[in-house]
Amino acid sequence: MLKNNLCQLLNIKYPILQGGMAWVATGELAAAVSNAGGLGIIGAGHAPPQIVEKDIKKAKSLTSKPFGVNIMLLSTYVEEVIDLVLLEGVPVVTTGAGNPGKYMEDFKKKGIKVIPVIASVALAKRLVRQGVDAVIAEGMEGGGHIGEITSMVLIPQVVEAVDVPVIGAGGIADGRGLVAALALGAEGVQMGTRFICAQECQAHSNYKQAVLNAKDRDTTVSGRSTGHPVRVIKNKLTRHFEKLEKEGVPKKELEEFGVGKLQSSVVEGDINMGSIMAGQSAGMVNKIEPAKDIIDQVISEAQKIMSSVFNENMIVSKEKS
Ligand code: TUI
Repeated sequence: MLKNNLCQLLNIKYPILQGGMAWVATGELAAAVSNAGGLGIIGAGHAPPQIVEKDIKKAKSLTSKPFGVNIMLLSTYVEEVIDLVLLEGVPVVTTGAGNPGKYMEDFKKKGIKVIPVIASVALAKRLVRQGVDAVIAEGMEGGGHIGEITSMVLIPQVVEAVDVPVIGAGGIADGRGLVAALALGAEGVQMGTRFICAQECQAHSNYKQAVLNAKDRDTTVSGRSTGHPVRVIKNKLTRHFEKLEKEGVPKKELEEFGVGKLQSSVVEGDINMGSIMAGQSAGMVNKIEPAKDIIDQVISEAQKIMSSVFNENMIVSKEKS
């Protein structure tokens, strides 16, 4: 029932993509999501190509299903990571934090499906003209680097503006979110935060626990003054960063202060002075469970909602007639 154009395009069973979260989305997580019928995505983030290569090889050893790599366009290693992805024949590339236009031709020549994350209608339209296969419209409820518009209003405007499949993201963590995104015209969803708490996710247990503990108002947007706003769980780091911003510390120093902070929370478990990137949906994530259980639950919840809406409509129309 939920197999649609997007599933056909990506050769997957369910229209669920796993966000390519830097340091969090390793080969193990990506393979588990792909094996469960979604599209697992390795997050290249700021990592050097040697680390990304290990993750690609790991994913290939654990699944025969398609998976993707997210290329973070602000990375100093962006060119090397792209060369690696071209060489390894990764079937799908998603991009984040920028405009992938200048790399399009290389990807297309290799038959790689390109799906950028966008946070505005203008960029979506520009990239569709350049030949992207689909777009991920991500609202500012999402974790990590974000734009300014909420999913509720971004998704329908992007759907209206482009003629490729739109994947909704930002604030989606369960079957209700999937149905809502479909109602807004999306053909699928990308979920990041919920998959942080997948059993197969290799993130430090402190990081996972911080997501489990988070309630509705526990995230904030840090770094607006640097031009690279990121949604993170509030902690000592975000309070300190705010203080530096108020003191008028120069942008360059603020940026340098942020370097390596995500790695220290995800890999080393420093949840006081590390950057705990997560979306507002952290308040809806309450359990560590296998990626397969997450996907199965999201799909069965969505199917239940859709059939109950359909049945109630039938009752209403029967009563009317
Ligand atoms: O990329 C993400 N999320 C990320 S990347 C990241 S690592 C990082 N490190 C230092 C500074 C900032 C980030 C952590 N989380 N999500 C995809 C995403 N892309 N969300 C929003 C965008 C986006 C925003 C503006 C894409 C394009 C864009 O416009 C660029 C342009 O040129 O118009």
